[in-house]
Amino acid sequence: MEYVTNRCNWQNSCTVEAKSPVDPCGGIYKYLEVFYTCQPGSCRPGWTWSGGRCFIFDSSQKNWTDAESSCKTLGGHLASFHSTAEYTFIRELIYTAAGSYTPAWVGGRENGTVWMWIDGSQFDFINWAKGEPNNAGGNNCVQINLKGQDYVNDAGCSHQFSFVCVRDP
Ligand SMILES: [Ca+2]
Ligand SMILES: [Ca+2]
Repeated sequence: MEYVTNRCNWQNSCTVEAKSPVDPCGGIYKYLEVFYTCQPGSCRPGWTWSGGRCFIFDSSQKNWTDAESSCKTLGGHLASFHSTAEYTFIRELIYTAAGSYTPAWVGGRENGTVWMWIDGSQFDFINWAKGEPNNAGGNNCVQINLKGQDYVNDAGCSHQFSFVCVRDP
């Protein structure tokens, strides 16, 4: 007997198919062989797929470090983005979840004078708003949606905002 639980590695879109039907008359027990076909593009419940990664918005207000800790608890990190399309996706994810372009942390942080993403990906794209990063008061973390605007900002990491996490499927 083969158990079929968790065959999709927690992905939430699975199709159950009967590989061989039960023979009702053969007099021989034939168990139903079931396998799961995992759909590409599936994430755990509550997470949204984009480009091979899964994203989630958390509306609770935390400083950047605590937000990253929350994301790690969920198996991920604060989100990175690498194109205008990905940045726009994250903004729309927030809008869908919150009903507004709520200010939010993402995973960018200044390490010395070098900006990095906490998920370890290359800091190969950033669309700072005009005049940013302005380092006002020692701003070292990347916030989006400043005052609900299409605005990428360096903000003081101790400020409390909602946040977006990313993880692998
Ligand atoms: Ca800075
Ligand atoms: Ca700033």
